[in-house]
Amino acid sequence: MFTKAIVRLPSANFATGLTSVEMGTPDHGLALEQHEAYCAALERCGLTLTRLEADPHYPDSTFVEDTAVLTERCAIITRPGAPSRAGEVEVISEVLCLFYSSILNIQQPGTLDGGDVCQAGDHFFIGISARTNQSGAQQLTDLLALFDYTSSFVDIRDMDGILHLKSGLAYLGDKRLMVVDALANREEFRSYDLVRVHIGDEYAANCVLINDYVLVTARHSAIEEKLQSLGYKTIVLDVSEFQKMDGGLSCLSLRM
Ligand code: CIR
Repeated sequence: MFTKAIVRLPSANFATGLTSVEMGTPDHGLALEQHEAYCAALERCGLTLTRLEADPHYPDSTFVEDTAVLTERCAIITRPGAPSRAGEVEVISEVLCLFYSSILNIQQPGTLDGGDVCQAGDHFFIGISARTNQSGAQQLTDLLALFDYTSSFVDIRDMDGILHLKSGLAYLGDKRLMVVDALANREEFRSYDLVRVHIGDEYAANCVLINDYVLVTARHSAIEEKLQSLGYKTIVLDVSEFQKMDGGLSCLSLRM
């Protein structure tokens, strides 16, 4: 069960952050509304929120997921792969001290973004990406092993349109993964039940299982219906303004 989450408001200059998509400039007012709806959904899932103030020094800092890997047994502060995001971890480290007795860090030369880390029970899939390098992934593996977790790597460097591993992969519990077609034949996922996300719906692969609900993105009714047919209760959220900055549902919170 998750009981808490950390979120951070998008700053007024959030549109100056990093993006690789050409979907237009996000509207800050609408982003705030969407963020509030997202927070309300987390609360409906039973989470108590720590809401951090926006920080204009870090326009991407609303995407808190990339700054840490939180587990039931430990917290690991990442070393974000984009230099402009490196300083985001400071405030997150301070906040996590309130909740964890065991906090570890990814060290130089490793880089790791939380968006590349998908927990599936006691196993972690770690994406090797433009943001997460081999050293960061290996350090995370070694740290998680101290807490009896296993890991495996999924190289996504040759995949277009997938910034982080969780842009195309989500764990739905019960050894079931939601996965974009382009990742579906990977050996790493062979022992899992796969829910396939076809071309056109890829953005919806970034759904989030939180206790009794799955958060799913608006305008992907095929995915919502598929989840419901499998027995999941869904909460549909529109995060269009965050999508313009390469963000999705999972990256807007750190759940614990
Ligand atoms: C970035 O490029 O770092 C941000 N604009 C988006 C980060 C999204 N994070 C995630 O999906 N975990």
